[in-house]
Amino acid sequence: MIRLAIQKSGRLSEDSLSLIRECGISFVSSSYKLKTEATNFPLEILYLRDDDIPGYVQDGVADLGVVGQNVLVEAGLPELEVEPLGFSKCRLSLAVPRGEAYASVADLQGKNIATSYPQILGTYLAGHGVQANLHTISGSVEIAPSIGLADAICDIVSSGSTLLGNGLREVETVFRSEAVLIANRSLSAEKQNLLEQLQFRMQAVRRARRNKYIVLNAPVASLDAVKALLPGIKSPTVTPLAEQGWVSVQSVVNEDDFWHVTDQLKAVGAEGILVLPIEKMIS
Ligand code: PRT
Ligand code: ZN
Repeated sequence: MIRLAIQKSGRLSEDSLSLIRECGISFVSSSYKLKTEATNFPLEILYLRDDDIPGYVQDGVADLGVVGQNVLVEAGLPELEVEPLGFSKCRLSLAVPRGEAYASVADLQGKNIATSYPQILGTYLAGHGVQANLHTISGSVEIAPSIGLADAICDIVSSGSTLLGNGLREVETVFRSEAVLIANRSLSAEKQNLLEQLQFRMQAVRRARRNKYIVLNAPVASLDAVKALLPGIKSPTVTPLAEQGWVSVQSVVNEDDFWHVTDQLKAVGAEGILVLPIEKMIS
């Protein structure tokens, strides 16, 4: 049995649980439980505060964990990371009051900066040769300038609306973060094997999320152009239609390229384009 720690309740919880479920692992979860056992995979899930996850994985209380890179690096344990998971993307940024002049990070020399990330920020400032006074606070960092506690802040930003609502302007990106899978460095051979099985499933789920299955009809004359637009995994599947001079083409397309590619497919004469979600994608 391998133990995986995930955030009990917060921004990472829902996406962590759905990733495990999409890996085909079933379990009953309830908000008041501290742990739960999967019914079809030798996995136990522990529900913890995100800040505790790196330490518990390092100590072996949990074998694996899902946590933001921001928390992992702040805890000084970046070496535990095994796999980026593609959700909870955010950045750790420096921000100053909107009216304040700011040209470069050198302007922060000798200033008071409030943050919950003194390690990451300290490393960043040292790398830029800036010395500032860091005030470590655990929450509501964005109000520090307005109550006179700090000249600037360094906090997590995603949409930017919290900064905006507090009269602050984002001036530097200090660190980019997303949720990652972490693992204890000395897993037994059995647990290492279970970790590899989990990683294989997570990669298949992520690949499927990034791609769509596409089916379309095209005139034979456009086939080369269609093939060039839809290279697929190896090459597209091409089958003749009952109507002479037409073929059906099946392939996969990356979600990021999707609209651009469909516009071009229409331009070369493709019709009846169907796009379907992919459940798993094994390379
Ligand atoms: O209770 P526990 O300690 O487990 O949770 P927590 O309150 O410490 O963490 P939580 O649930 O808020 O965040 C968990 C992780 O989600 C963080 O460590 C980040 O990796 C990631 N994440 C992604 C974020 C955000 N987006 C985010 N927007 N974490 C925090 N925020 C906050 C930020 O602190 C600021 O207050 O949201 C506000 C900014 O958001 P915007 O959209 O207004 O810019
Ligand atoms: Zn936390």
